[in-house]
Amino acid sequence: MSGHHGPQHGGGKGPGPFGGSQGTVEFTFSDDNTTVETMTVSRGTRTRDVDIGDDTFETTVGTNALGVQAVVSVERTQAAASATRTQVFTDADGDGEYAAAFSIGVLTAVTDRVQTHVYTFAADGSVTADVETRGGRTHSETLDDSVSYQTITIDGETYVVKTAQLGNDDVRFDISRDDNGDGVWTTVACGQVDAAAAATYVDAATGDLKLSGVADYLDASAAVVG
Ligand SMILES: [Ca+2]
Ligand SMILES: [Ca+2]
Repeated sequence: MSGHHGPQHGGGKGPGPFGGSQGTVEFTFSDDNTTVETMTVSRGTRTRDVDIGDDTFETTVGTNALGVQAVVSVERTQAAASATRTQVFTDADGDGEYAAAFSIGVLTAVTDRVQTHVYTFAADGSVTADVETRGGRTHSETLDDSVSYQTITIDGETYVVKTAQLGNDDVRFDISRDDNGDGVWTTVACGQVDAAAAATYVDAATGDLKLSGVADYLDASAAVVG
């Protein structure tokens, strides 16, 4: 019952959480605004160039608050051995500084450090208990107003989506599947929504994640048997 056995914890390259402040991001683009050429991250007084060699980017051009046609959103995808990480950065005010709006990590292969949940469901399908194992540690989630659960079906697969409101109004989410029916739900995707972007990604009435923005990312986890 006690002790921290199992996989080593800390510093993992799992599907998230991605931890910590993103800082401010600046990009330079090709003349036609379709390609990211450089990415720079600033935190406090420190600025560093990001190695984007193997990353893929999608840019969205729109009219920013200055009335200028510019790149208002950048989606960056990084592929690692067992996960794909996607981040969305936005610059609605047009000052050239991009803020992290959304991030999602999707498991593409099972590793010994996957996050899992053992959920208990009431007769109506609602979650009544959530025993979470993350980073080799297991704890029972406190089910209060800051946490919500949805059970949903996408392409015939059943997922439990856990959404947690953080103290700074950012939202963390965790999407799990129990493919082999053993009662252990493997987290196939998790990520974070910045408070400023909540209207885009979170249903204000229920606190649930809006799945329309997320479902497409789950395709990357198709090979995982959780
Ligand atoms: Ca900005
Ligand atoms: Ca399972």
